Amino acid sequence: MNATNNAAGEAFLREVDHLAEQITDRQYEIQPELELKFGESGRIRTKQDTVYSLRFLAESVMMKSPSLFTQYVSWLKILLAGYRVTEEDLRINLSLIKEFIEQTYNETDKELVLEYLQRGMQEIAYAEPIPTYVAENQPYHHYTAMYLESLLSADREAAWSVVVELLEAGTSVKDIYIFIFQRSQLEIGRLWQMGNITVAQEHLCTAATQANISKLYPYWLTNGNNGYKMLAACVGSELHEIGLRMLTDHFEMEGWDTYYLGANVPHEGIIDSIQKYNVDVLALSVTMTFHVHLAKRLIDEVRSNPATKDVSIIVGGLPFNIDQELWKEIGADGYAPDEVHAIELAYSLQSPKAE
Ligand code: B12
Repeated sequence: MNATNNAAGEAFLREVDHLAEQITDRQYEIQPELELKFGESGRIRTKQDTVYSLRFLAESVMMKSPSLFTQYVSWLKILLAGYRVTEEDLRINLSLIKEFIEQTYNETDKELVLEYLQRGMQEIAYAEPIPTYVAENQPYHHYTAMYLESLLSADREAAWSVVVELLEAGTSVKDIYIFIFQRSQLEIGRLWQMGNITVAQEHLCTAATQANISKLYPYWLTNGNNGYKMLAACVGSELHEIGLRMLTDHFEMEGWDTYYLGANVPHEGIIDSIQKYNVDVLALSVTMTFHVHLAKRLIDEVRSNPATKDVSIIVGGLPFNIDQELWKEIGADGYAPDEVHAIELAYSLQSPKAE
């Protein structure tokens, strides 16, 4: 799973499904009580979780970033607790992964894989529930809470009226994005992770917020006028695109000309668009850690193409927030945790445009 030669990692990823099946069968042999506790669907879920664990572990090793896996274990422990899966069940699952890797994995980085896994297992004891994103010390806290409450009760009108009230009070669209939409999205994720809301509620809230973002366009949309162009896209089967969309809108509000391609874009489409729109900056977003190697592959392709090699590449999203050095490992020009820093970074990578 070496980062300079990802072939071993990618070969491992092709085996993940089969390996997860064997690990799940073994876990149910050791813990037959799981069948009674969770029924037939429990086995399917255990296998699915094991697939995720193996993919996060592989990515963590390929990127030489142990925190990607330890943070994942911490996240998983909290998620599983909502489904009545205990710390001990998780520990057994990870020990079985360890056993299978010891027996079947023979690449040169075997020791590193086992070391990262061990660090992840140690993390189980420390993982703590995540505090709320709608805390009282947050700006606009009261409005964020009202907005979120409206969406969780499926009252889209009430949620929109919170936005209208803020606009009428002179709040900037940027602040509405950051403190109302983003905070409530993060909180929805937290509530889903802890098992407090359903997937359907998350989908409803997300769809309503996407609609509200669109409804705000007439309040701010301008023609790009600073001479710079930016292209934004997600890689692989990445479906998380709202964060990137909000970031792109901020660039547009700053006077950049933006080209937003959204989720799940094929590499050729990104490379063609860099040339077609002649952009200065490519902004790549990754949320699911196991897509990071695809971002790296795309960056390699962009750099090796004479027509696109000079574009500045910035990256962001959850794995880059977890490991703030990760952007270097994949060959990007920089990373930023949010839109404000992203715009600063993008400017810093450009030479001034002639008047
Ligand atoms: C909405 C949502 C979805 C939607 C996405 C819809 C859409 N159209 O985007 C759907 C339902 C598709 C989805 C699916 C899944 N999701 Co989801 N999702 C979320 C949720 C609740 C909100 C995302 C969001 O709007 N975030 C708010 C934005 C503002 O934050 P952001 O994306 O990080 O972006 C900011 C910065 O990171 C940065 N940034 C982002 N991109 C870039 C790019 C550049 C260049 C720069 C400089 C900066 C930058 O700027 C942004 C603005 O500040 C998050 C919770 C969370 N914490 O994010 C979970 C979350 C990301 N999802 C999660 C999971 C597990 C999944 C699924 C695996 C669930 C499943 N079992 O199917 C799938 C995976 C799908 C896939 N293959 O991609 C987990 C990930 C956990 C982990 N450890 O990796 C999270 C964290 C939920 C949780 N708390 O458990 N999800």
